[in-house]
Amino acid sequence: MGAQQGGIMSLGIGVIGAGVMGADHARTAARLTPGAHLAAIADADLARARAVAEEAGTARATSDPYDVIGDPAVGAVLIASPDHTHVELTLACLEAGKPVLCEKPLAPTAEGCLAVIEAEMALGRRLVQVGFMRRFDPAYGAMRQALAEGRLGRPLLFHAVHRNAVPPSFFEPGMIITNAAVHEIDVARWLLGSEIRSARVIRSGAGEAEAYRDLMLIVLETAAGHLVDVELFMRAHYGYDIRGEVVCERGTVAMAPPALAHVRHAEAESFPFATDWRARFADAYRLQLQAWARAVATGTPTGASAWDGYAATAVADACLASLASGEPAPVAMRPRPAFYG
Ligand code: ISE
Repeated sequence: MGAQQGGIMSLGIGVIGAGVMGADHARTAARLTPGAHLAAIADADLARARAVAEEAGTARATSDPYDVIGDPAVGAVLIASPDHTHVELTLACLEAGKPVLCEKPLAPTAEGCLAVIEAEMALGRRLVQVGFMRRFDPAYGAMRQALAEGRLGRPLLFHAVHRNAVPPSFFEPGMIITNAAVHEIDVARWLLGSEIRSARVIRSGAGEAEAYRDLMLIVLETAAGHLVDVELFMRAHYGYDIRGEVVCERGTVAMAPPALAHVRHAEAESFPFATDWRARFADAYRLQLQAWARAVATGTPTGASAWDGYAATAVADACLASLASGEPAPVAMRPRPAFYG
């Protein structure tokens, strides 16, 4: 499960998926996670897995994800394979009794998430964390802290903007919601502290065909009455741009632009945008992995649970229903079990 490093036990992390995210996570596990090392990596493309393993120097490469899960040198598993494989692999980790950090979404459907929840509850131990890394982003953290201090009064409304320069190459229809909007859904629940009970999706009818297919507005309502509006635009061209502001009874809290320097030159002020989410959320991904490794070592769960994964996907299901019908859709969710606190 671990290896001695300088006399101290080090957690062996096994990564499933050596694509864009898997390779990044593997590097973070190898270089930036105290008390842990990369023990194994799997990818259907063995050459891709080998390249990451060689770079880390401590890992074994395989094309079989179950080989990583069953490896005695692997104490905890990080799943970064395509979304539709998440449930099966997470269930295998639970069967092996290994802690797992599964990239979001936990599953593309609420039904898939429920299978994980049932297996985790039957096991009787919290082993699943879902990779909603924005919970570890310093900017969102500062917003949540400002809300917790109470001087702004109660939150009323969350405005969010989620723009990608271009849709990711792996996007299939519906992923704008199940893969992208789930972030705002999770952040809304986390900032506002209330479950979402209804969703309405409105599509833009203007612009070039490609642009409007990738642009929509989501309006959510929480059980406590908060409103949430999310602009999703997957073809913004100029860069990756994430924004958020919570309007409260006595003030607002908004995310500051992430660039550390603004340049004024030639009668203009400018600052750079990241190309995609990896650069914008690099700190969040690193802090998430470090916190997960600590949580595994101490046995104290952190971050988003399987329940949070289920709740986000249940709302995504309602968004998809609204997108299809053009009408608001209720969120169908089971009551929260005491197991998830
Ligand atoms: C991508 O899959 C992510 O996970 C990013 O965090 C998100 O912002 C992006 O829109 C998704 O496509």
